Amino acid sequence: MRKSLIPTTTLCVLLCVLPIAPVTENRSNFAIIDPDDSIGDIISKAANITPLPRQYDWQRLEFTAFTHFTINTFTDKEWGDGTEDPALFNPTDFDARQWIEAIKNAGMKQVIMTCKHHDGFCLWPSKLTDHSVKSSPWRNGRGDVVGEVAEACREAGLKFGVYLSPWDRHERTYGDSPVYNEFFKNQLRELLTWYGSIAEVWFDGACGEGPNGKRQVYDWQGYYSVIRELQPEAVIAIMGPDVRWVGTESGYGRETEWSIVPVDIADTERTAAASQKKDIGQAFVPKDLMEKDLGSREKIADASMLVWYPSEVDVSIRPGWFYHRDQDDKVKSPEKLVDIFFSSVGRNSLLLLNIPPDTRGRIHENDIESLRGMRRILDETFGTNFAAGAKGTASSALNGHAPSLVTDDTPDTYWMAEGNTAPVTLELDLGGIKKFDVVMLMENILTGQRVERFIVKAHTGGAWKEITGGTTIGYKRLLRFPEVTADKVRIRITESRAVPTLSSFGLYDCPIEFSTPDEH
Ligand code: FUL
Repeated sequence: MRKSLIPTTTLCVLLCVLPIAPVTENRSNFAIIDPDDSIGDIISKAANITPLPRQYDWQRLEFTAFTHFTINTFTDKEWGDGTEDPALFNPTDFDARQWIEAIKNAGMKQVIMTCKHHDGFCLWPSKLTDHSVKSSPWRNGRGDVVGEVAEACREAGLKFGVYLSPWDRHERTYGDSPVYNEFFKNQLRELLTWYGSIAEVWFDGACGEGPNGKRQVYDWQGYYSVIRELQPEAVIAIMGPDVRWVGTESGYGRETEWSIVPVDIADTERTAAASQKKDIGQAFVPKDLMEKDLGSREKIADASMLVWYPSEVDVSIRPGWFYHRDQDDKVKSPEKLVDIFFSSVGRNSLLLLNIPPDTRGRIHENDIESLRGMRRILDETFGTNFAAGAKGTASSALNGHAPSLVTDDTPDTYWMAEGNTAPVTLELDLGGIKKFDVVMLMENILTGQRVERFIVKAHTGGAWKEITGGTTIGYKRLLRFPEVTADKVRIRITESRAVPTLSSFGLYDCPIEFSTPDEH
Protein backbone atom coordinates (compact mmCIF):
# COMPACT_ATOMS: atom_id res chain seq x y z
CA MET A 1 0.00 0.00 0.00
CA ARG A 2 1.25 3.48 -0.85
CA LYS A 3 2.07 5.88 1.92
CA SER A 4 -0.22 8.91 2.10
CA LEU A 5 1.36 12.27 1.62
CA ILE A 6 -0.76 14.65 3.61
CA PRO A 7 -0.58 18.33 2.72
CA THR A 8 0.44 20.39 5.76
CA THR A 9 -2.71 22.49 5.69
CA THR A 10 -4.89 19.37 5.65
CA LEU A 11 -2.90 17.79 8.43
CA CYS A 12 -3.27 20.92 10.52
CA VAL A 13 -7.05 20.96 10.01
CA LEU A 14 -7.25 17.26 10.88
CA LEU A 15 -5.16 17.54 13.98
CA CYS A 16 -7.41 20.33 15.19
CA VAL A 17 -10.54 18.25 14.95
CA LEU A 18 -9.57 14.61 15.09
CA PRO A 19 -8.25 13.11 18.26
CA ILE A 20 -5.41 10.77 17.50
CA ALA A 21 -5.95 7.09 18.24
CA PRO A 22 -3.85 5.33 20.89
CA VAL A 23 -0.39 4.90 19.40
CA THR A 24 0.23 1.57 21.06
CA GLU A 25 -2.39 -0.27 19.03
CA ASN A 26 -1.34 1.26 15.74
CA ARG A 27 -4.98 2.04 15.12
CA SER A 28 -6.71 5.23 14.19
CA ASN A 29 -10.30 6.45 13.98
CA PHE A 30 -9.65 7.96 10.56
CA ALA A 31 -7.64 7.34 7.40
CA ILE A 32 -6.51 9.68 4.68
CA ILE A 33 -7.06 8.34 1.18
CA ASP A 34 -4.19 9.00 -1.16
CA PRO A 35 -5.21 9.94 -4.72
CA ASP A 36 -3.22 6.95 -5.97
CA ASP A 37 -4.82 4.45 -3.60
CA SER A 38 -6.45 1.54 -5.40
CA ILE A 39 -9.91 0.41 -4.35
CA GLY A 40 -8.14 -2.46 -2.54
CA ASP A 41 -6.04 0.04 -0.58
CA ILE A 42 -9.15 2.03 0.33
CA ILE A 43 -11.04 -1.05 1.51
CA SER A 44 -8.07 -2.14 3.56
CA LYS A 45 -7.78 1.31 5.16
CA ALA A 46 -11.52 1.29 5.90
CA ALA A 47 -11.27 -2.15 7.49
CA ASN A 48 -8.64 -1.00 9.96
CA ILE A 49 -10.34 2.16 11.23
CA THR A 50 -11.44 1.71 14.84
CA PRO A 51 -13.43 3.76 17.36
CA LEU A 52 -11.76 6.07 19.84
CA PRO A 53 -12.10 4.87 23.45
CA ARG A 54 -14.85 7.42 24.13
CA GLN A 55 -16.74 6.28 21.00
CA TYR A 56 -16.40 2.66 22.06
CA ASP A 57 -17.65 3.37 25.60
CA TRP A 58 -20.56 5.31 24.12
CA GLN A 59 -21.50 2.48 21.71
CA ARG A 60 -21.62 -0.02 24.54
CA LEU A 61 -24.32 2.03 26.31
CA GLU A 62 -26.69 0.82 23.54
CA PHE A 63 -29.84 2.42 24.97
CA THR A 64 -30.02 5.97 26.37
CA ALA A 65 -32.69 8.53 27.28
CA PHE A 66 -33.48 12.05 26.12
CA THR A 67 -35.60 14.30 28.35
CA HIS A 68 -37.17 17.30 26.64
CA PHE A 69 -38.41 19.60 29.40
CA THR A 70 -38.54 23.39 29.53
CA ILE A 71 -40.89 26.35 29.24
CA ASN A 72 -42.45 24.60 26.19
CA THR A 73 -43.84 21.99 28.59
CA PHE A 74 -45.97 24.77 30.10
CA THR A 75 -46.87 26.63 26.89
CA ASP A 76 -47.81 23.36 25.17
CA LYS A 77 -45.45 24.13 22.26
CA GLU A 78 -42.64 22.32 20.48
CA TRP A 79 -40.58 25.46 19.83
CA GLY A 80 -40.73 28.59 21.95
CA ASP A 81 -39.93 31.96 20.41
CA GLY A 82 -37.89 33.30 23.30
CA THR A 83 -40.45 35.85 24.53
CA GLU A 84 -41.93 33.48 27.14
CA ASP A 85 -42.22 34.80 30.68
CA PRO A 86 -40.00 32.70 33.02
CA ALA A 87 -42.95 32.82 35.45
CA LEU A 88 -44.56 30.16 33.29
CA PHE A 89 -42.01 27.58 34.40
CA ASN A 90 -43.56 26.10 37.51
CA PRO A 91 -43.65 22.31 37.81
CA THR A 92 -46.02 21.37 40.62
CA ASP A 93 -44.38 18.13 41.75
CA PHE A 94 -40.89 18.02 40.25
CA ASP A 95 -39.04 14.81 41.04
CA ALA A 96 -35.79 14.05 39.19
CA ARG A 97 -35.45 10.73 41.01
CA GLN A 98 -38.79 9.62 39.60
CA TRP A 99 -37.48 10.31 36.06
CA ILE A 100 -34.30 8.42 36.65
CA GLU A 101 -36.01 5.46 38.29
CA ALA A 102 -38.30 5.06 35.26
CA ILE A 103 -35.39 5.44 32.86
CA LYS A 104 -33.11 3.06 34.73
CA ASN A 105 -35.82 0.42 35.10
CA ALA A 106 -36.33 0.58 31.34
CA GLY A 107 -32.69 -0.42 30.85
CA MET A 108 -31.30 2.90 29.66
CA LYS A 109 -27.76 3.73 30.68
CA GLN A 110 -27.54 7.49 30.20
CA VAL A 111 -29.72 10.61 30.24
CA ILE A 112 -29.31 13.63 27.96
CA MET A 113 -31.42 16.55 29.11
CA THR A 114 -32.40 19.70 27.28
CA CYS A 115 -30.59 22.28 29.40
CA LYS A 116 -31.54 25.03 26.93
CA HIS A 117 -33.81 24.58 23.92
CA HIS A 118 -34.23 27.04 21.03
CA ASP A 119 -36.25 29.49 23.19
CA GLY A 120 -33.17 30.20 25.32
CA PHE A 121 -34.67 29.41 28.75
CA CYS A 122 -31.98 27.84 30.95
CA LEU A 123 -32.88 24.98 33.28
CA TRP A 124 -29.90 25.80 35.44
CA PRO A 125 -29.27 29.08 37.33
CA SER A 126 -26.82 30.44 34.77
CA LYS A 127 -24.85 33.52 35.80
CA LEU A 128 -24.90 34.66 32.18
CA THR A 129 -28.60 35.42 31.75
CA ASP A 130 -31.72 35.99 33.83
CA HIS A 131 -33.76 33.95 31.39
CA SER A 132 -33.61 30.87 33.57
CA VAL A 133 -35.09 28.92 36.44
CA LYS A 134 -33.85 31.59 38.83
CA SER A 135 -36.47 34.01 37.43
CA SER A 136 -39.25 31.45 37.80
CA PRO A 137 -41.56 30.88 40.77
CA TRP A 138 -40.40 27.25 40.98
CA ARG A 139 -38.64 26.79 44.33
CA ASN A 140 -38.73 30.59 44.65
CA GLY A 141 -36.12 30.90 41.94
CA ARG A 142 -33.63 28.75 43.84
CA GLY A 143 -34.16 25.54 41.88
CA ASP A 144 -31.75 23.86 39.48
CA VAL A 145 -33.24 21.19 37.21
CA VAL A 146 -29.89 20.31 35.63
CA GLY A 147 -28.29 19.89 39.07
CA GLU A 148 -31.06 17.63 40.38
CA VAL A 149 -31.15 15.43 37.29
CA ALA A 150 -27.35 15.14 37.23
CA GLU A 151 -27.37 14.19 40.91
CA ALA A 152 -30.17 11.63 40.47
CA CYS A 153 -28.19 10.08 37.58
CA ARG A 154 -25.08 9.86 39.71
CA GLU A 155 -27.00 8.21 42.56
CA ALA A 156 -28.47 5.67 40.15
CA GLY A 157 -25.21 4.98 38.35
CA LEU A 158 -26.39 6.43 35.01
CA LYS A 159 -24.27 8.65 32.80
CA PHE A 160 -25.37 12.22 32.22
CA GLY A 161 -25.24 14.32 29.07
CA VAL A 162 -26.38 17.78 28.00
CA TYR A 163 -28.35 19.17 25.06
CA LEU A 164 -27.55 22.85 24.61
CA SER A 165 -29.17 24.56 21.63
CA PRO A 166 -26.81 26.94 19.85
CA TRP A 167 -29.90 28.58 18.30
CA ASP A 168 -31.12 30.96 21.01
CA ARG A 169 -34.24 32.96 20.19
CA HIS A 170 -34.07 34.96 23.43
CA GLU A 171 -30.47 36.04 23.85
CA ARG A 172 -29.94 39.62 22.58
CA THR A 173 -26.36 38.99 21.48
CA TYR A 174 -27.41 36.11 19.18
CA GLY A 175 -26.47 37.14 15.63
CA ASP A 176 -23.64 39.30 16.90
CA SER A 177 -21.42 36.37 16.14
CA PRO A 178 -18.21 36.77 18.22
CA VAL A 179 -20.13 38.09 21.23
CA TYR A 180 -22.72 35.32 21.19
CA ASN A 181 -20.07 32.65 20.59
CA GLU A 182 -18.35 33.80 23.79
CA PHE A 183 -21.68 33.72 25.63
CA PHE A 184 -22.38 30.21 24.33
CA LYS A 185 -18.92 28.95 25.28
CA ASN A 186 -19.42 30.37 28.75
CA GLN A 187 -22.75 28.56 29.01
CA LEU A 188 -20.93 25.39 28.05
CA ARG A 189 -18.28 26.13 30.68
CA GLU A 190 -20.96 26.38 33.38
CA LEU A 191 -22.57 23.10 32.36
CA LEU A 192 -19.26 21.30 31.98
CA THR A 193 -17.82 22.42 35.31
CA TRP A 194 -20.77 22.60 37.69
CA TYR A 195 -22.23 19.11 37.33
CA GLY A 196 -19.48 16.52 37.51
CA SER A 197 -18.79 14.12 34.68
CA ILE A 198 -20.61 14.82 31.38
CA ALA A 199 -20.68 11.88 28.98
CA GLU A 200 -22.27 13.42 25.88
CA VAL A 201 -22.82 16.91 24.49
CA TRP A 202 -25.63 17.00 21.94
CA PHE A 203 -25.74 19.86 19.42
CA ASP A 204 -28.35 20.21 16.78
CA GLY A 205 -27.63 22.32 13.77
CA ALA A 206 -30.65 24.66 13.86
CA CYS A 207 -29.47 28.16 13.02
CA GLY A 208 -32.48 30.44 12.70
CA GLU A 209 -32.84 34.14 13.25
CA GLY A 210 -32.29 35.74 16.63
CA PRO A 211 -34.51 38.31 18.41
CA ASN A 212 -32.84 41.06 16.35
CA GLY A 213 -33.44 39.20 13.09
CA LYS A 214 -29.71 38.54 12.70
CA ARG A 215 -28.16 35.22 11.71
CA GLN A 216 -25.40 33.75 13.82
CA VAL A 217 -22.18 32.13 12.54
CA TYR A 218 -21.41 29.35 15.01
CA ASP A 219 -17.84 28.79 16.19
CA TRP A 220 -18.04 25.01 16.21
CA GLN A 221 -14.31 24.60 16.58
CA GLY A 222 -14.32 26.90 19.60
CA TYR A 223 -17.21 24.97 21.16
CA TYR A 224 -15.38 21.66 20.63
CA SER A 225 -12.24 23.07 22.24
CA VAL A 226 -14.13 24.00 25.40
CA ILE A 227 -15.59 20.49 25.59
CA ARG A 228 -12.27 18.74 24.97
CA GLU A 229 -10.61 20.92 27.60
CA LEU A 230 -13.23 20.49 30.30
CA GLN A 231 -14.72 17.03 29.60
CA PRO A 232 -12.27 15.12 27.40
CA GLU A 233 -14.21 11.87 27.75
CA ALA A 234 -17.48 13.36 26.47
CA VAL A 235 -18.64 12.47 22.97
CA ILE A 236 -19.87 15.38 20.86
CA ALA A 237 -22.95 14.28 18.97
CA ILE A 238 -24.78 15.32 15.80
CA MET A 239 -23.11 18.66 15.00
CA GLY A 240 -19.89 17.22 16.28
CA PRO A 241 -17.14 14.83 15.36
CA ASP A 242 -17.84 11.76 17.51
CA VAL A 243 -21.42 10.66 16.86
CA ARG A 244 -23.58 11.01 13.74
CA TRP A 245 -27.35 11.53 13.48
CA VAL A 246 -28.88 8.50 11.74
CA GLY A 247 -30.85 10.79 9.46
CA THR A 248 -34.48 10.32 10.57
CA GLU A 249 -36.48 10.69 13.75
CA SER A 250 -38.53 7.55 13.11
CA GLY A 251 -36.58 5.26 15.42
CA TYR A 252 -35.58 3.01 12.51
CA GLY A 253 -31.94 2.78 11.51
CA ARG A 254 -30.51 1.47 8.26
CA GLU A 255 -30.20 -2.22 7.50
CA THR A 256 -26.78 -1.48 6.04
CA GLU A 257 -25.13 0.73 8.64
CA TRP A 258 -21.42 1.43 8.41
CA SER A 259 -19.68 3.22 11.28
CA ILE A 260 -16.94 4.18 8.81
CA VAL A 261 -18.08 6.91 6.45
CA PRO A 262 -16.44 9.34 4.04
CA VAL A 263 -15.61 12.90 5.02
CA ASP A 264 -14.97 15.47 2.37
CA ILE A 265 -11.62 17.05 3.14
CA ALA A 266 -11.96 19.39 0.20
CA ASP A 267 -15.02 20.92 1.81
CA THR A 268 -13.23 21.20 5.11
CA GLU A 269 -10.32 23.02 3.57
CA ARG A 270 -12.56 25.29 1.59
CA THR A 271 -14.59 26.23 4.61
CA ALA A 272 -11.55 26.64 6.79
CA ALA A 273 -9.84 28.81 4.21
CA ALA A 274 -12.91 30.95 3.72
CA SER A 275 -13.45 31.66 7.36
CA GLN A 276 -11.43 32.43 10.43
CA LYS A 277 -14.07 30.43 12.24
CA LYS A 278 -13.14 27.07 10.66
CA ASP A 279 -16.69 25.76 10.49
CA ILE A 280 -15.39 22.24 10.61
CA GLY A 281 -18.41 20.70 12.30
CA GLN A 282 -20.08 20.66 8.91
CA ALA A 283 -17.27 18.62 7.44
CA PHE A 284 -18.24 15.65 9.56
CA VAL A 285 -21.66 15.38 8.08
CA PRO A 286 -21.75 12.95 5.16
CA LYS A 287 -23.34 14.52 2.10
CA ASP A 288 -26.80 13.01 2.42
CA LEU A 289 -27.73 11.55 5.77
CA MET A 290 -31.01 10.25 4.43
CA GLU A 291 -29.41 7.87 1.94
CA LYS A 292 -30.00 4.15 2.38
CA ASP A 293 -26.32 3.48 2.79
CA LEU A 294 -23.46 5.82 3.67
CA GLY A 295 -20.41 3.60 3.78
CA SER A 296 -20.49 0.72 1.29
CA ARG A 297 -17.65 0.16 -1.20
CA GLU A 298 -19.29 2.36 -3.76
CA LYS A 299 -19.74 5.18 -1.22
CA ILE A 300 -16.15 5.17 -0.04
CA ALA A 301 -14.52 4.64 -3.44
CA ASP A 302 -14.14 8.39 -4.10
CA ALA A 303 -13.56 9.54 -0.53
CA SER A 304 -10.58 11.67 0.42
CA MET A 305 -10.82 10.68 4.06
CA LEU A 306 -12.67 8.02 6.05
CA VAL A 307 -13.65 8.36 9.69
CA TRP A 308 -15.25 6.27 12.44
CA TYR A 309 -18.52 8.13 12.86
CA PRO A 310 -21.21 5.88 14.36
CA SER A 311 -24.94 6.41 14.17
CA GLU A 312 -27.36 7.51 16.89
CA VAL A 313 -31.11 7.00 16.46
CA ASP A 314 -33.20 9.62 18.27
CA VAL A 315 -36.95 9.19 18.57
CA SER A 316 -39.66 10.30 21.00
CA ILE A 317 -41.97 7.98 22.91
CA ARG A 318 -44.74 10.44 21.98
CA PRO A 319 -45.48 12.29 18.72
CA GLY A 320 -43.83 15.46 20.10
CA TRP A 321 -40.44 16.00 21.70
CA PHE A 322 -42.11 17.93 24.55
CA TYR A 323 -45.01 16.85 26.74
CA HIS A 324 -48.53 17.69 25.52
CA ARG A 325 -51.54 16.52 27.49
CA ASP A 326 -53.47 15.76 24.31
CA GLN A 327 -50.81 13.17 23.43
CA ASP A 328 -51.32 11.15 26.62
CA ASP A 329 -53.12 8.50 24.61
CA LYS A 330 -50.53 8.55 21.82
CA VAL A 331 -47.63 7.10 23.79
CA LYS A 332 -45.88 4.41 21.74
CA SER A 333 -46.91 0.89 22.75
CA PRO A 334 -44.46 -1.59 24.33
CA GLU A 335 -44.49 -3.57 21.08
CA LYS A 336 -43.64 -0.48 19.03
CA LEU A 337 -40.78 0.37 21.40
CA VAL A 338 -39.43 -3.17 21.11
CA ASP A 339 -39.64 -2.92 17.34
CA ILE A 340 -37.69 0.37 17.51
CA PHE A 341 -35.10 -1.28 19.78
CA PHE A 342 -34.56 -4.07 17.25
CA SER A 343 -34.35 -1.56 14.41
CA SER A 344 -31.82 0.75 16.08
CA VAL A 345 -29.69 -1.10 18.65
CA GLY A 346 -30.09 -4.13 16.39
CA ARG A 347 -28.80 -2.18 13.38
CA ASN A 348 -25.43 -0.99 14.60
CA SER A 349 -26.79 2.21 16.17
CA LEU A 350 -27.34 3.60 19.63
CA LEU A 351 -30.95 4.31 20.61
CA LEU A 352 -31.70 7.71 22.20
CA LEU A 353 -35.34 7.50 23.33
CA ASN A 354 -37.03 10.74 24.39
CA ILE A 355 -39.35 10.63 27.42
CA PRO A 356 -40.69 14.14 28.07
CA PRO A 357 -41.62 14.97 31.67
CA ASP A 358 -45.05 16.56 32.15
CA THR A 359 -46.19 19.83 33.79
CA ARG A 360 -45.86 18.25 37.23
CA GLY A 361 -42.20 17.65 36.46
CA ARG A 362 -42.73 13.89 36.43
CA ILE A 363 -42.69 11.18 33.79
CA HIS A 364 -46.33 10.49 32.98
CA GLU A 365 -47.89 7.17 34.09
CA ASN A 366 -48.71 6.18 30.48
CA ASP A 367 -45.08 6.53 29.45
CA ILE A 368 -43.95 4.50 32.44
CA GLU A 369 -46.43 1.75 31.62
CA SER A 370 -45.16 1.52 28.05
CA LEU A 371 -41.55 1.47 29.19
CA ARG A 372 -42.35 -1.31 31.68
CA GLY A 373 -44.11 -3.34 29.01
CA MET A 374 -41.17 -2.88 26.65
CA ARG A 375 -38.69 -3.95 29.33
CA ARG A 376 -40.72 -7.06 30.14
CA ILE A 377 -40.61 -8.16 26.50
CA LEU A 378 -36.88 -7.39 26.16
CA ASP A 379 -36.08 -9.25 29.39
CA GLU A 380 -38.16 -12.22 28.33
CA THR A 381 -36.44 -12.24 24.94
CA PHE A 382 -32.85 -11.76 26.00
CA GLY A 383 -33.12 -13.60 29.34
CA THR A 384 -32.19 -16.93 27.71
CA ASN A 385 -29.55 -17.27 25.06
CA PHE A 386 -30.02 -20.68 23.44
CA ALA A 387 -26.53 -20.48 22.03
CA ALA A 388 -24.87 -19.88 25.43
CA GLY A 389 -21.92 -22.18 25.89
CA ALA A 390 -22.49 -23.84 22.49
CA LYS A 391 -19.49 -25.67 21.07
CA GLY A 392 -18.11 -23.98 18.00
CA THR A 393 -16.07 -25.12 15.04
CA ALA A 394 -14.92 -22.90 12.19
CA SER A 395 -13.39 -23.01 8.74
CA SER A 396 -10.33 -21.46 10.39
CA ALA A 397 -9.40 -19.69 13.60
CA LEU A 398 -6.44 -17.59 14.61
CA ASN A 399 -4.51 -18.71 17.67
CA GLY A 400 -6.27 -17.45 20.80
CA HIS A 401 -9.47 -16.66 18.88
CA ALA A 402 -11.34 -19.97 19.00
CA PRO A 403 -14.89 -20.17 17.62
CA SER A 404 -16.41 -21.01 21.02
CA LEU A 405 -15.46 -17.52 22.22
CA VAL A 406 -18.58 -16.16 20.50
CA THR A 407 -20.83 -17.93 23.00
CA ASP A 408 -18.79 -17.44 26.18
CA ASP A 409 -20.79 -14.38 27.27
CA THR A 410 -17.74 -12.11 27.25
CA PRO A 411 -17.87 -9.69 24.30
CA ASP A 412 -14.20 -8.83 24.88
CA THR A 413 -13.07 -12.22 23.54
CA TYR A 414 -13.70 -13.01 19.91
CA TRP A 415 -13.39 -15.51 17.10
CA MET A 416 -11.17 -14.43 14.25
CA ALA A 417 -10.70 -16.39 11.07
CA GLU A 418 -7.18 -17.03 9.89
CA GLY A 419 -5.61 -15.66 6.77
CA ASN A 420 -8.47 -15.53 4.34
CA THR A 421 -11.06 -12.75 4.42
CA ALA A 422 -14.22 -14.46 3.22
CA PRO A 423 -16.04 -16.73 2.85
CA VAL A 424 -15.62 -18.19 6.32
CA THR A 425 -17.98 -20.39 8.28
CA LEU A 426 -18.62 -20.89 11.96
CA GLU A 427 -20.84 -23.71 13.17
CA LEU A 428 -22.38 -24.01 16.62
CA ASP A 429 -23.66 -27.22 18.17
CA LEU A 430 -26.51 -26.20 20.48
CA GLY A 431 -26.32 -29.47 22.44
CA GLY A 432 -29.98 -30.34 21.77
CA ILE A 433 -33.00 -29.01 19.92
CA LYS A 434 -33.73 -25.33 20.61
CA LYS A 435 -36.55 -23.06 19.49
CA PHE A 436 -35.77 -19.44 18.54
CA ASP A 437 -36.77 -16.54 16.28
CA VAL A 438 -34.04 -13.96 16.94
CA VAL A 439 -30.35 -13.97 16.06
CA MET A 440 -27.80 -11.60 17.58
CA LEU A 441 -24.34 -11.05 16.10
CA MET A 442 -21.56 -8.73 17.22
CA GLU A 443 -18.27 -7.90 15.53
CA ASN A 444 -15.26 -7.02 17.63
CA ILE A 445 -15.25 -3.38 16.53
CA LEU A 446 -11.94 -2.79 18.33
CA THR A 447 -10.40 -4.45 15.29
CA GLY A 448 -12.76 -2.60 12.94
CA GLN A 449 -16.08 -3.09 11.16
CA ARG A 450 -15.52 -5.55 8.34
CA VAL A 451 -18.42 -7.86 7.50
CA GLU A 452 -20.23 -6.94 4.28
CA ARG A 453 -22.55 -9.91 3.84
CA PHE A 454 -23.52 -12.95 5.90
CA ILE A 455 -26.14 -15.65 6.09
CA VAL A 456 -27.33 -17.76 9.01
CA LYS A 457 -28.53 -21.33 8.50
CA ALA A 458 -30.26 -23.66 10.96
CA HIS A 459 -30.05 -27.43 11.06
CA THR A 460 -33.71 -28.31 11.29
CA GLY A 461 -35.43 -31.63 10.60
CA GLY A 462 -32.13 -33.11 9.44
CA ALA A 463 -31.48 -30.44 6.79
CA TRP A 464 -29.78 -27.05 6.62
CA LYS A 465 -32.14 -24.15 6.00
CA GLU A 466 -31.26 -20.48 5.53
CA ILE A 467 -33.11 -18.52 8.20
CA THR A 468 -31.74 -15.01 7.91
CA GLY A 469 -28.82 -12.90 6.79
CA GLY A 470 -27.81 -9.38 5.95
CA THR A 471 -25.10 -6.97 4.99
CA THR A 472 -23.45 -5.13 7.89
CA ILE A 473 -23.10 -6.37 11.48
CA GLY A 474 -20.93 -3.79 13.26
CA TYR A 475 -21.22 -3.45 17.02
CA LYS A 476 -24.52 -5.36 17.13
CA ARG A 477 -27.02 -6.85 14.70
CA LEU A 478 -30.38 -8.31 15.71
CA LEU A 479 -32.49 -10.17 13.16
CA ARG A 480 -35.97 -11.64 13.48
CA PHE A 481 -37.52 -14.47 11.46
CA PRO A 482 -40.30 -17.04 11.81
CA GLU A 483 -39.61 -19.39 14.73
CA VAL A 484 -37.38 -22.39 13.98
CA THR A 485 -36.35 -25.50 15.92
CA ALA A 486 -32.78 -26.59 15.36
CA ASP A 487 -29.86 -28.37 16.99
CA LYS A 488 -27.08 -26.56 15.07
CA VAL A 489 -26.59 -23.18 13.41
CA ARG A 490 -24.10 -22.00 10.83
CA ILE A 491 -22.95 -18.44 10.27
CA ARG A 492 -21.39 -17.94 6.87
CA ILE A 493 -19.64 -14.65 6.20
CA THR A 494 -19.58 -14.40 2.44
CA GLU A 495 -18.07 -10.93 2.00
CA SER A 496 -15.75 -9.02 4.28
CA ARG A 497 -13.31 -6.10 4.00
CA ALA A 498 -10.61 -7.97 5.93
CA VAL A 499 -10.38 -11.04 8.13
CA PRO A 500 -13.72 -10.98 9.96
CA THR A 501 -14.30 -11.29 13.69
CA LEU A 502 -17.33 -12.22 15.77
CA SER A 503 -17.31 -11.40 19.45
CA SER A 504 -20.80 -12.62 20.34
CA PHE A 505 -23.57 -14.72 18.93
CA GLY A 506 -27.00 -15.25 20.47
CA LEU A 507 -30.24 -17.09 19.74
CA TYR A 508 -33.41 -15.93 21.46
CA ASP A 509 -37.14 -16.46 21.47
CA CYS A 510 -39.20 -13.28 21.46
CA PRO A 511 -42.69 -13.58 22.99
CA ILE A 512 -44.35 -11.20 20.53
CA GLU A 513 -45.01 -11.20 16.82
CA PHE A 514 -43.71 -8.31 14.76
CA SER A 515 -45.54 -6.58 12.00
CA THR A 516 -42.31 -5.49 10.34
CA PRO A 517 -39.93 -8.46 10.36
CA ASP A 518 -36.44 -7.88 9.05
CA GLU A 519 -35.89 -8.51 5.39
CA HIS A 520 -32.64 -9.33 3.76
C1 FUL B 1 -34.35 19.19 16.77
C2 FUL B 1 -35.10 20.26 17.56
O1 FUL B 1 -35.54 21.30 16.71
C3 FUL B 1 -36.28 19.55 18.19
O2 FUL B 1 -37.09 20.44 18.91
C4 FUL B 1 -35.72 18.48 19.12
O3 FUL B 1 -35.00 19.07 20.17
C5 FUL B 1 -34.83 17.52 18.33
C6 FUL B 1 -34.20 16.46 19.17
O4 FUL B 1 -33.82 18.24 17.66
O5 FUL B 1 -33.37 19.69 15.98
